[in-house]
Amino acid sequence: MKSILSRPLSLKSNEHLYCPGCGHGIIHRLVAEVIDELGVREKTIGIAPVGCAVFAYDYFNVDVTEAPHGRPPAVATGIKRVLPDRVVFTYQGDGDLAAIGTAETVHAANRGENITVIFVNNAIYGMTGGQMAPTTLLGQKTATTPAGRDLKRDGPPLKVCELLSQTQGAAYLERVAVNNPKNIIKAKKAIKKAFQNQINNKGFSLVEVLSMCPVNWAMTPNESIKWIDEVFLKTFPLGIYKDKQ
Ligand SMILES: Cc1ncc(C[n+]2csc(CCOP(=O)(O)OP(=O)(O)O)c2C)c(N)n1
Ligand code: SF4
Repeated sequence: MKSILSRPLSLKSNEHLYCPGCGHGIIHRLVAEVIDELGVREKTIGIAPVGCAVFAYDYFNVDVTEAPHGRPPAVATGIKRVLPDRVVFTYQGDGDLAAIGTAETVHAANRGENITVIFVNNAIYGMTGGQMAPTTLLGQKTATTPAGRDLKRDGPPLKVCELLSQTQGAAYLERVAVNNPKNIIKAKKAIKKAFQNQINNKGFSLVEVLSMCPVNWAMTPNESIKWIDEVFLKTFPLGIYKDKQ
C-alpha cells in the first residue's frame, strides 16, 4: 500500500501530554514539517517555554533547550550569536511570551535578532489556576480567569503583532490560526517563511498562531474551533503586520 502520510522526521514518536483538541499538537507538526522541508534538522536548535508547551523538548526531534519564564528570546539571541550557522527558534505561549517575557520579546525584536519565534496565542495562561493571560479577551471567563477580563481593572488584551510592528528590528510579523484546514495551510506557509527569513539573514521573524484550548475555554474541541472564527478573530485579526523586504 502506498503511504501518503507519515510523521515528520523532526517530531519524535513520543505521545503528547496535550489535551484532546489542543492546538499545540498541530503547531508542533507544522514546525516539524517545515524543518524537514528546509533540510535543516541537523542544525536546528529550539527553545522551550513554561506553560503547557514546557515539554516541547520531548516532542521535537532536534536539539531543544529550556528557558523558563519568557526568556527564550534572550537565550535564542545568545545561541544564535555564538552559533550563527544554526537555525534557532523559540516556541512560546502568550503567558510566557507576552506576560512574564514581554521585555525579552520586545528587545529581541527591536534589536532585529536573526531568530524565529513561534508564538501560540490561546488567550489562556495555562498550567496555573486563576491567572489571566495578556491576550485574554474582554469579558472572557475561563477556567483560569473565572471573573473574566474587565477593561477598567485589567486593561485591554495585548496585541503582540501590532505592538512589535512598531519596532525597527522586526522583519516579519504574521498572525495565523489553526482552526480549519485552510488556516492550517496558511499557518504552515507563514512558519516556513519565518524560518526561511532566518536562513536568508533577514532578522527577527514572529508568527502568532491563534490556537484552541478547549479545556480552559470550557468548550468541546468542535465548539473551540468555531469560537476562533466567531469570537477570537474579532479581537485578533489574521494577517501580515510587517514584512520588511
Ligand atoms: C507571576 C508568575 N510568574 C511566573 C509563572 C510561571 N508560569 C507558569 S505557566 C506560565 C505561562 C503559561 O501560559 P502560556 O505561556 O500562555 O502557555 P499555555 O500553557 O497557555 O500554552 C508561567 C509564566 C507564574 N505562574 N506566575
Ligand atoms: S490546557 Fe489548553 S493549552 Fe494546555 S494542553 Fe490543554 S488544551 Fe492545550
